[in-house]
Amino acid sequence: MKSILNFINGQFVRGPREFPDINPADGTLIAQVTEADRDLVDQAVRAARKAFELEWGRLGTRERATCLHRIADAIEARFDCFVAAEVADTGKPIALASRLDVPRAAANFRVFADLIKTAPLESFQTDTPDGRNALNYAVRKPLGVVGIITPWNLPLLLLTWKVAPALACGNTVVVKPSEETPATATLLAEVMKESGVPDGVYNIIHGFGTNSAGEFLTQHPEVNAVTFTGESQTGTAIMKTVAASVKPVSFELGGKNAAIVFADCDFDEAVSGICDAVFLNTGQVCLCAERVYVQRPIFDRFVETLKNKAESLRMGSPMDQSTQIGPLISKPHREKVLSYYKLAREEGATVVTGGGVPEFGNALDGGFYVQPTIYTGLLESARCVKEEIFGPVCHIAPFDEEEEAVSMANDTKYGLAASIWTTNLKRGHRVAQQMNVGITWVNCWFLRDLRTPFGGVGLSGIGREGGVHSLNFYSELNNICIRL
Ligand code: NAD
Ligand code: 6OD
Repeated sequence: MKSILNFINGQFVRGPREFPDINPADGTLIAQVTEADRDLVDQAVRAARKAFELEWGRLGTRERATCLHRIADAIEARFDCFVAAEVADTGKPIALASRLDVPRAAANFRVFADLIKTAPLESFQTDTPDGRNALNYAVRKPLGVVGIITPWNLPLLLLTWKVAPALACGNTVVVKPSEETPATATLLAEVMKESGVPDGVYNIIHGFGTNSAGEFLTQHPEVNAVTFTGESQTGTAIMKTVAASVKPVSFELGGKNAAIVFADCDFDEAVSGICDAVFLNTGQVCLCAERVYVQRPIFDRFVETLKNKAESLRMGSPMDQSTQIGPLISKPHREKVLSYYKLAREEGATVVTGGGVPEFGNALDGGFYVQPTIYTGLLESARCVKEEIFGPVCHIAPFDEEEEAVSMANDTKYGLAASIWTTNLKRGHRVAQQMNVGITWVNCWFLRDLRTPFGGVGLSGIGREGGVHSLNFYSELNNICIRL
């Protein structure tokens, strides 16, 4: 049986206990993963501290950037291995991992390698009463050791989204990938070695959250900052833990995202876009639209067309190039999603399509599949309209006036993303600017430029990453004021 090990100070290290890594497509065992105990987490943090002080933190920007490009090259050279490992761990379709997850991992390193060389620093010439004036300028300094904790839905993409800027800024890292998806973070350790990254710069501890590697990492006094992507409730727990040592945090959390479709939209483009926004990655993207508001004149036609599209999505083995919908990540997550399917009925939903579990008559019946599902007819106060489900499901509600749509879209404790579908650009701008979220797309969804701010408001997170915003989180600015 394959083992997945911790990676500390350039060495693969076994821990005292193991847990299984399960393939969600058929429920089979992929590997045994070794869990890091408190002592191993401490070793990882110490290794990161030493590498920061003696090597990585002292390297010049150019050398770090060159090294990051080598990491991207090495990811590309092992493209098929990364795709295979990500598909096995997550059950996501191979076509999706090949076009989204693995290319984005390489792009994350390239973007921050280039940005760290070109990012400007602030400077001000300051008037003084005596006329001699002063010059203020800021320099970037790394934070030290950064703890990175990531979820299972886009494992390599979201891990490298944080590792790349952290390393670019001169920090060293200890990463805690999701217990559900340990493989690609571990493959990345091999890539780090091949790319000449010094020992101790990239460390991995495997395990769970509470009373396990995740919590031990956030409690560690030598960790200078914590960056986390995952559920809002976990963000609350981490915030409590890091409060004791006042660590800076960056949180990318959950969402209950709205899409607003106006009657003047490009109908085919809107249906296609919403189909992606609801069902991509089996609905397990924090940016997915679980609430769709459609203007009344096109409501019935929209619901019918989206239903047909949802029913035509090919569900099957993630290894089949034509598969569009894979399983959910795990049995407990499927139970959670199915509990919302049941709740939707109890809350009075009309089931437009789906609502159950598909049958394949083969090994995939051991996997964690659910049907793509569309509901209508729920009250806006229903739990299924308010709570994040994180599956291939949406509720579609009609609206008449623009203000009504804006008000329903904003009626949530979350605030991650929204999408607006209209051919009236004035309306597009006007509505987009009223969205209480961190990211609004107009006539598109999940179209990314890695230089732009990414993050959420309310329960969806704290802070922004992306471009210079990442550099600002992963470094401290030291302002220097010189009397002239
Ligand atoms: P999760 O919060 O359960 O777990 C995420 C990570 O946190 C895992 O590595 C887990 O082991 C760790 N963890 C759990 N409890 C911890 C604790 N007390 N201390 C330290 N670490 C702890 O999230 P998940 O189920 O893996 O991912 C799905 C969630 O992530 C959804 O809510 C989704 O919306 C959110 N998400 C948000 C974004 C974003 O960019 N905003 C991106 C992806 C996923
Ligand atoms: O594209 C990104 O940079 C990003 N952080 C995406 C998050 C997706 C959530 O599941």
